[in-house]
Order: sequence, then C-alpha cells, then structure tokens
Amino acid sequence: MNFKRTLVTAALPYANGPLHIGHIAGCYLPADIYVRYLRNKNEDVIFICGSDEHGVPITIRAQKENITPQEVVDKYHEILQSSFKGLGISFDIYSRTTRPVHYQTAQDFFRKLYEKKVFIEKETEQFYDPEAQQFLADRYIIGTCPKCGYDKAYGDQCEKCGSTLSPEELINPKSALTNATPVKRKTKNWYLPLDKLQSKIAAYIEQHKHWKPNVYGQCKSWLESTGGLQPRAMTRDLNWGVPVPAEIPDSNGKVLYVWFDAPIGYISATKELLPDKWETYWKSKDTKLVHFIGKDNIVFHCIIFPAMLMEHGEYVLPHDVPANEFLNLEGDKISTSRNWAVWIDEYLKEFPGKEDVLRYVLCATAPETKDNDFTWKEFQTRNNSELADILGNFINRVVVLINKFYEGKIPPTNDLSKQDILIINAIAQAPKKIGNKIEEYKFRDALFEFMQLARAGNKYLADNEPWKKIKTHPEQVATVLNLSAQIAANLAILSEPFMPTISKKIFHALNLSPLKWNVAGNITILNDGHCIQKEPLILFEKIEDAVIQKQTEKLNQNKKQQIISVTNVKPLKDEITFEEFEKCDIRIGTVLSAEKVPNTDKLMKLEVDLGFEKRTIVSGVAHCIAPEEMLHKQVIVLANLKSRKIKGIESKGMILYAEDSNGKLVPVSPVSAIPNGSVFK
Ligand code: B3M
Ligand code: ZN
Repeated sequence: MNFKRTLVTAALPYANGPLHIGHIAGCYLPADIYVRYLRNKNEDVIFICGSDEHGVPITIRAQKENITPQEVVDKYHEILQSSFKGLGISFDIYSRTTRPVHYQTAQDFFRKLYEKKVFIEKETEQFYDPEAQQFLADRYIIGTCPKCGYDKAYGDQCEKCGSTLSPEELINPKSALTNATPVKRKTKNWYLPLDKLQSKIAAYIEQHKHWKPNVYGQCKSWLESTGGLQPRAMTRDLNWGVPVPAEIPDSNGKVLYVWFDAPIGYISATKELLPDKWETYWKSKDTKLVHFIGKDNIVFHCIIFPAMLMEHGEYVLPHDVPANEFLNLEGDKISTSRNWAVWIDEYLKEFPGKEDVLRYVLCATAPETKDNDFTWKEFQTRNNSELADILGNFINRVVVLINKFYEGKIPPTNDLSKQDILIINAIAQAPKKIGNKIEEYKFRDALFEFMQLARAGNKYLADNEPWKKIKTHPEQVATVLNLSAQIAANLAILSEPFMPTISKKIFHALNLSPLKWNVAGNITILNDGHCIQKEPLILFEKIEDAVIQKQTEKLNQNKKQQIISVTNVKPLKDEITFEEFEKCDIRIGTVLSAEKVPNTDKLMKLEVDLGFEKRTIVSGVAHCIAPEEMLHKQVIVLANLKSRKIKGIESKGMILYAEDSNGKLVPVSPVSAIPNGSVFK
C-alpha cells in the first residue's frame, strides 16, 4: 500500500490524575518523535489526542475528592494539557470526550451499528443499589476478598493481594455509594458479538504480522484463548458517560461503554480539528492510521476498535499499533496510589528549561521491547556524560572556535584528509539511518544514531586539535571547522524530533532559520563566510549530586509513608538453641524458571540454581506472585529440608517468603547479589 497521509493518535489519558514519566515514555514521546519526524519530511500527518473523560475511573476519583465528575475532568484536563505542552508534545489537537462533537459522533456510530443490527441485546443480572437506585459498576462494590481476606476489596480487583475478582466472589458485598447490600437486578445491554466476528478479526490480525512482537503476540493469545472471543457489552447502566441514543427503546439510564466511546474520540477530535477535511483522513484507504498506546490498551485498539470500525464499514482500520511495555521507577512498579512516580507537572516546575533532558532520558530508556527502569542516577549520568559532555560540548566548541579564529565566519574547506572524508560520509548517512529507525518505531536506536553523529564530531575535533594547529596548519583547521559547523547544522535538524527546544537553540547559535529534514545529509548547509552568533552556547548544565539526592529522598519519603504497620502480629514461637538453628542449612539460590502448576490455585514450580546443583522446588505462592516476577531473582532456600512430593512433583527444599498480616507472601532477596550456594548464618 502506498500511503498518502498518516493519522497518528496517542491514547487518550483518563482525566482523573496527572501524567507521570511512564505515560510519556510508553506512548506520548514516541508518538511525538514519530510525528515531528514526518512533519520534518514535509509529509501529510496529523497528531490527535485528548482527555478521556468518561468511565468509572472518573466517577471514583470524584467520589474520593468529593466533587462532581465534571469538576474532576475539568481539573485534570487542564493539568494534562499543560504537562503535554510543557514537554513539547506537539498534538495538532488535544480535545476532550465531553465535547458536543464527541457526543454526537459517538452516538451516530452507535446508532449506525444498531441500525445495521450488529449488536445483540442481552438481559443479564447486575448488582443494583436499592438505596441509590442505580446499578453498580464492579468498582463500586466493596467486600471481603475470598483469596486473602482483605475487607476492602473491589468487585473487580483486590488491591491487597492483586487478584482479579468478579463482584460475585466478594464475601459480604456492599455498595460503595450507600453501604447498602446490593441486590441482583435484570437489565438489558447491547453487546458487540466478538465471538461471531472472531474469524474476521483473526484475518485482520494475520494481515498485520508486521506489528511489534509484543502486540501481535497479545492479539494471538486473545484469539486463541479457550472459548475464543466473547461478546462484550458496549453499554453500561451508569449515569456518567455518553447517553445511548434516546430513540433506541430501553436506552433510558444507559450510557456507552467507555471503551466504545473513547476510541471514537480520535474521530471526533479530528472532526473538530478539520471540520471539512476529516473524512479524507478517516475514510480513505491510503491513510496510514497509527495508534500509539501502552501495553494495557492493546486489546482495545487491536481487536475491539477494529471490530467496531469493520462493522461500521466506512472507516480505515489501524495499520500499526506500536505499543510499549511499562516503565518502572527505581526498580519498582510506578504506582499512583503509592505515589511512586515522577510526575510531569512537578518535574517541569523543579527542572525549568530541562524538558528536553527528560525527553532524551525517557527516549533512551523507553520500554520498547520489555519493561524498563528509570533511575535518577541514570538521569544524571545521561545528562552529564552524554548530553553535556558530548552534544553540548561539541556545539559549544564549534561556536567558540569559529568565533575565536574566524571572527564568527564559516571558513572555507581545503584539501580533504581521509578523516574529513569519513566525516562527510557520516553526515551523509545520518539522516537515513536515524529516519529508518524512527520508521521502524525503534526510537532508542534512532536516538543512539543521532548521538553517534555528535560523538563523531567530538572525536573529530579532539583528534585534529584545531586549538594547537591553528598556527602550524591553518588550512587544515579551516576544513575541520567548516565540517564541524556542518555537523552542528545537521545536528540542529536531526535533534528536532527528540529535543525540539535544543534544536531551536542550535539553529539560533548558527544563525540559521529552522530547516527541514533532508534524507541525504547536507554538508553545505552553512556557506563560506556565513556569520554565526557571537555568544558561547551552553546547551546543558551539569546536574549536581545534591539535586539527584533530593529527588531520591522525595521518593523514599513516599515509600516510608506507605510501609503499612503490621496489625495482627503472630505470637512468637518457643525458644530454640543456637545448635538447633544451626541444623538448618540455608542457602542463596537464583530462580532459573518458574511456572504455575496446572490445575492448582497456589502452587508454583521453580527451578533454582544453588551453585552446587539445580533443584526443583514447589512453593505455595502462585496466588500472590506471578511466575515472571520470580525469574532471575535471588532467593533464600532452606536446602536440607527433607524432599517431598507435591502434586506428583518432587520438591527438594523450601524457598523462604515473608508473610504479611493479610497472608500475602513476598520473596526475600539479598540486598546485593551474592554467589549462589552462599550459606546463611
Ligand atoms: N483512557 C486508558 C488508559 O489511560 C484509556 C485510553 C483510551 S484510548 C482510546 O490507560
Ligand atoms: Zn485479596
């Protein structure tokens, strides 16, 4: 397919909280780099986003803050918008799903599917609050977790032990609105028959084998899950959302499912941006529709939304869905409720003028193929030894030397040495190398290639030492500084997608107006005699240890506040002697593999390397920890425990876990890695 235009969307963030680095690294920054690159190449591209203002997350937040859902979305829409702006995320429109154009577009979409008889109507029993006289979303039902006994578990999930629940499983369920005991009531909703659409969807996925392995893999596992795709309700009995079109019988009190209306938000925002031209983007086969999202949104963008679009019939289908994995922070999952996050609005306040540093670091550590970790230490190192020492230093030296030796005028080139030719080649190849990586959604590699050019420039200056040779070999120095200035000009162009403010500063220092991306790198951007700016240019200041320390302390402060004091401490067991303790042979081991034991709730089979031998150990922890979380972890093993057969598996020894007052088991690891087999004493 020869595409004529690109329609890029980034997931609409819920307007129920501020943005953190995980959102940016996972979705918005890669999308922005991609779009800026295409704009640089003068391609026809639009970049669509907005706030997702419906759904239970919004009403929950309203209840927590004791304000209305409208007040919640008004407040967070502003915060989201200004964080995006502060970071230079260059949407063509940042809309919101509470706008009239969206209501209308979403309702029209629903109406069309309804009229085409796509939906199946189903009556089911749902929990209903007789006092509040309304149906309750799963989140609004609170009760005791059947898995761990926590008494404030939600109808969809227990936040203590992390289990996924359904409201039926809760012991002693209560309504979060009134504390009344919910009753079951019949209600009718409209379902998208994904089961009937399964083969169509499967065919569509098969046409998109080029998707990133994590995306394609997730789609396959949905399609291949036992029983296949299931019908999914596209309406809800809620009072916050886009109302189901009134003329549809029994629609009273019902709204569109948030995952029905939110992706249509991409369409309505485009309408708002281009009232006369939006259809060219959405209804032409030669539009390349690309959705940037985080991995938790894959099924909605790769299966449900395409199914909706197919059944509607007038729209293009997503061509690419480059979803990223998750970014962790200092080795731990980012968590809003635990305040374990770097918040963008706070960063922008605390690091004014350093938005491009964050863009750089987040791009360099983006979780493109697997979850990745952000640390403040790495942030500092990347700023100090990459941005400041390589890129900043190079540009600064070019400006200073040309001013010092040539009164700020670009000197002419003379005879070319071997190294000069190599540099010319490096300039010529850079745009293509970087561009290809961006087109493959390999933004980390693209950024690396960009820095390679700055590195080459730095080395070129260091090898040629113009500050020494100006007396002895002035002609050579003129060539070196001419070519160095050309590198700087190319860096100004090539940095734009990654660091737009820095790009502007380099252009300014070179006294150039911003230039477009040229696939063939250009070594004659700056003509002989062109005057550059006089002032030296400090692009990046070093970040001191104290600044980093302040940030890590702030985080640790949050963590300390979160450590929950154990309430019901178990009584101490009878005293033992040291000799008795010494009978236990406790060793350090590393988990080589871990898997759930089929047909059990709690059992996990682990392969542990004890240094002197490998063991199979069965632990009763599968209800508390995912097998992946155990992989490559160092654990403490009671190694001389008599072996036992558990579910037919010979278990040799026991991994030690800590148990909290709710019965949740957590593996315990040494604070720093030590050799397997080390004894515990
Ligand atoms: N608001 C979910 C999320 O923020 C959702 C994305 C909608 S994209 C159409 O993870
Ligand atoms: Zn639980």
